[in-house]
Amino acid sequence: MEALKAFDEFISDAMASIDKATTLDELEQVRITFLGQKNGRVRHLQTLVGGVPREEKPVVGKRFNEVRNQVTESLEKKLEKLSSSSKASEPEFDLTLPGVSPRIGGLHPVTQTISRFREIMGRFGFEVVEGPEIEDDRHNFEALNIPEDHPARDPLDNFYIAAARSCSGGPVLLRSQTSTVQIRTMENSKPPVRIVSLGRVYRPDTMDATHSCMFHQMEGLLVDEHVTMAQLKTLLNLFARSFLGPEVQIRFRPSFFPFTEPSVEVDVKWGDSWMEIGGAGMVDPNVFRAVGYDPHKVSGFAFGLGIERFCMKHFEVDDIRRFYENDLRFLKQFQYWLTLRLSNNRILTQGNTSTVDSERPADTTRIRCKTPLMHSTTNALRESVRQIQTVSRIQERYHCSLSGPLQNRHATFCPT
Ligand code: FA5
Repeated sequence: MEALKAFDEFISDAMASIDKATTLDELEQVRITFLGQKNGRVRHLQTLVGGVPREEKPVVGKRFNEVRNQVTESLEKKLEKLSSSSKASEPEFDLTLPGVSPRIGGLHPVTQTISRFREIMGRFGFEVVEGPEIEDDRHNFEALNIPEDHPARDPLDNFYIAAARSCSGGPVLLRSQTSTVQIRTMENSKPPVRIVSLGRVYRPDTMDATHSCMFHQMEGLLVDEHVTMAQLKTLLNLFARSFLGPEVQIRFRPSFFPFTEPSVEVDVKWGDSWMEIGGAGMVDPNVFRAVGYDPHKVSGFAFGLGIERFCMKHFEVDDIRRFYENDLRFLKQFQYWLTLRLSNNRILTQGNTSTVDSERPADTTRIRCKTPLMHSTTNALRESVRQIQTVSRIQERYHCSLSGPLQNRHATFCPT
């Protein structure tokens, strides 16, 4: 039979060539000649198999597979042999060469901001809870006292998911605010409530320096007996000071939200103007009724802050779009940072994982680190700063520059 004869020839030629190959390149040539997908001799064998009478096909087909596998195996064995001998002939690893330093990633500035928000609110006794990003209209609107004909439900102002319906048959959308988590929390727990929820929200807003169509909010909710607006104002003031520093100026402006009464907008001073960073107010009695709370027994306040806006102010970023362009030249700036504030004989520090101080120094100077800190945890940061006794030693250690009148002043770390 012509095909079987051709198989025998194929296998003896292939084996001889494999034997003869002495380098990896030669072996690769052999593989291409015999098993190459395009023009390898195996293609001819395949044509022969296709041409044999039907009753002979099982025998010829089986033999074809055996032949091809045998050649493939021999090629692999020879490849292994040649690779190990070529490795052995390579020069030994040179221990004197400098090491390759690994590229270390860093936390995105928005993620860093979220961590610090959690930490600060944790200190105020607020538990962190989560909520879904895909919501139904009960949680995004109805229970928040936003009736069906309210303009906030307009399809032009929300990302509705056309193909989906909620269990109740109502529309489903990407949540436009984290206030949804207020409802979910109160539905599942009895007062008192003291929570924050941080996460993404979505709005078809036109992108500009302070608006994005996806951004993050921190929702806060406190429900108890005799809760007052003064407590809300105090909390937001303390929060802003803890995050942005004691010198920050914030103001409340009367406003309207369907789920709070009275309501305010919260602004922070940005250069010579004010930037809106959030909304807040006393929880509307209709919201309490919607979740089964008695508005005569409990009162509460709620707030929703734009996380990017705080992050922009904190890191002095002038355009929100930079956070989402994935430009490493921009993002790398936030990999490591440590701000040292020098005041008389004291150093007050802020690191990228924690704030070590909260006092207002009389005279402050900021130092930006050019090289990574050795440790990033709070304690390690405290410890490494504690070891630093003078400004010149800080400069030496972190390769940072210091300008201004404090240049050569002695300083000691002052734990608070
Ligand atoms: C709300 O979203 C309310 N849910 C806040 C609230 C919660 C009020 C609880 C009362 C009680 P507003 O639409 O104003 O409110 O958004 C809150 C903050 O999110 C704004 O102040 C702003 O800082 C930020 N923000 C709003 N839209 C954008 C956007 N497109 N891009 C970036 N940040 C935004």
